[in-house]
Amino acid sequence: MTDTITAAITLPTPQRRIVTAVPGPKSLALHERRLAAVPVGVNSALPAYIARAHGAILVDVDGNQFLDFGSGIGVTTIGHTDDAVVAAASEQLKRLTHAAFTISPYEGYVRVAELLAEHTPGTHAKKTVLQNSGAEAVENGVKIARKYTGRGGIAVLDHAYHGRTSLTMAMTFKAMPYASGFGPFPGDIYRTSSSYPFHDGLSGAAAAKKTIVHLEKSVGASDLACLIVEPIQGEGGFQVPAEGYLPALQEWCTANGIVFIADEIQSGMARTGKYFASEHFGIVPDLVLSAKGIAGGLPLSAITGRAEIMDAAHPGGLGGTFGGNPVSCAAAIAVFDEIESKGLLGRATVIGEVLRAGLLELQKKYDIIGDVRGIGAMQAIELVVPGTHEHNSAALGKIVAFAAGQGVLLLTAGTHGNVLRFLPSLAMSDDQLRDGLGVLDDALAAL
Ligand code: PLZ
Repeated sequence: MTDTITAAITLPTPQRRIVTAVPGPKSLALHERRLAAVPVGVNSALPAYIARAHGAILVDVDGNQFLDFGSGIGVTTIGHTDDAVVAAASEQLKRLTHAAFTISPYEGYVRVAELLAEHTPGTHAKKTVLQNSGAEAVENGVKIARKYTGRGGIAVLDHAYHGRTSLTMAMTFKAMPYASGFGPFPGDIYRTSSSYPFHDGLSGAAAAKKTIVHLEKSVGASDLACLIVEPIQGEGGFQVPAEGYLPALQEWCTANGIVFIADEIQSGMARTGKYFASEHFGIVPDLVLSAKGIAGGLPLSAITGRAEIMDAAHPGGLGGTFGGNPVSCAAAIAVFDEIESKGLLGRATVIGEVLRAGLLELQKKYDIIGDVRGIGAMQAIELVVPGTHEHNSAALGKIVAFAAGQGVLLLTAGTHGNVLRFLPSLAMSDDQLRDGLGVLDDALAAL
């Protein structure tokens, strides 16, 4: 059966608009079919089935329009169905859809590698491998670091999220829902404390010392191939590390021959007002991992790093059938073009200012907002039991449900499920941002 339900839905206007209950009758009918055909392990935060999207608006099959503060978990960073991305991908689709770069190479892959060499932190010689998903980027980063160092150990931080494959599940902090019951897991993974200023109250130097001492005592630097960090933790709750934390970790890695990897899968590609969040902290990672926003909604991920590290893997040691698909590469090239031609780095900074100002206002009004944090278009609030730093996850579900009913799609995060995160596309206007903040105000008032 073709997509008869969604075919009738036209391009959205730039406002939220709710015309049925959420989810509406057509979504409910699709949900019935889905429950019979798709396992319950795959969840959907809001089972309103999406038919079309443009800019910062999603339209469901019932014609409801949602203001999208999630961007498909930080993927459509430059906006849904960005015209230049659609044009580039459509053109490419007609010319060459697949050749397998490991069999027959093509220019798009090389161009994306060049663009990443140019835009990732540092001026050293760099090389890039392309894959499909974020988890694959993490897996390959670890493979390369192990081959380069001849060591096995992988160091990860508390509250980290790195994916859902066996290795990356084991590297991810939160067991439920990501890893529970899916073991046994690969070994040689060492977890240590992160920097979480709202809860640990530590300076960057003190937090780094704690992290480093823990690793030195529990593993030993000489057994570590890599330390992987998210410069701003994503799923973990948008923790911005204390000043000096990341540079201290990098320095320790360099001094001990440990490959320092930045997982910029959520924080990268213009999200924070720089191409990569690492730049805000003055770090130059040995390897940078990208995915999500890199190809405007098409699947693509990348491992970019120091040429001598990247070249450690023997010929044929890296690959994969679909990695660096030509259509995804064409889309990624268009994304880089759009970031430059539309000044989207600046736009991400302005979005951050508008969001932050609005969220700080709300914090004055509502004492369940314990913390407002983030950089650029990656902002979050942490909900607490008023007057304490205790997690308040009960309130979060109510806020998200209220907002959905008003046509605003909000995402949750946080190890304790008490963080509300904002990942709007950089196509979101100031009016749309303020409208969304107004709905959040109403949701908090309704608690
Ligand atoms: N590293 C920092 O944020 C993906 C996960 C959604 P994949 N985060 C969203 C879900 O519930 O599965 C992510 C990330 C960071 C790695 C990944 C993994 O990226 O493309 O989902 O494999």
